Amino acid sequence: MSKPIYILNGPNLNRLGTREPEIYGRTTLAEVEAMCRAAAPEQAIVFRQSNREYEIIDWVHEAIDEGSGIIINPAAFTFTSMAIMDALKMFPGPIVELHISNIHRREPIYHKSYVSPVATAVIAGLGTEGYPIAVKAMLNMSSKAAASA
Ligand code: CA2
Repeated sequence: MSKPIYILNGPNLNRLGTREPEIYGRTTLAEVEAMCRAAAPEQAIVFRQSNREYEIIDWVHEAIDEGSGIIINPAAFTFTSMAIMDALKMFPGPIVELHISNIHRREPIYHKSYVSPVATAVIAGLGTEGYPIAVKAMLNMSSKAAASA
């Protein structure tokens, strides 16, 4: 089986679907995981969420050893974590930074991402539909890379 895509979610996203539906919608993170798996039934997917920065860093390290791509919604760590940025810099494959909301339409504190400069692509503002779109984009990138290898 091909190497898995890692889909990593940062703090508070375990509460998705329970508050601020006008910004984040009513879909839960378990439903988002199901949407990702349905988008790529043949593809191994590791789907995780943590409220702890070190755990996300450890999972990026795991993806460096075992993963083919990373889709990451770092949530509030987007704007604070040089440590996650440093870990992502070591990943040799494609990285999609994903936000449910359009962070650029929001307050200035949401505008400066530490992750964007090390990401291959950024998706923001498509709601939770952005996740399966990111999965499909990841499959596209992998097949293009395989074709040119
Ligand atoms: O839009 C996104 O996906 C964000 O990464 C979500 C983060 C926020 O800090 C980023 O600026 C944008 C916050 C996630 C908060 O978690 C929630 C929990 C329950 C309901 C809604 C959000």
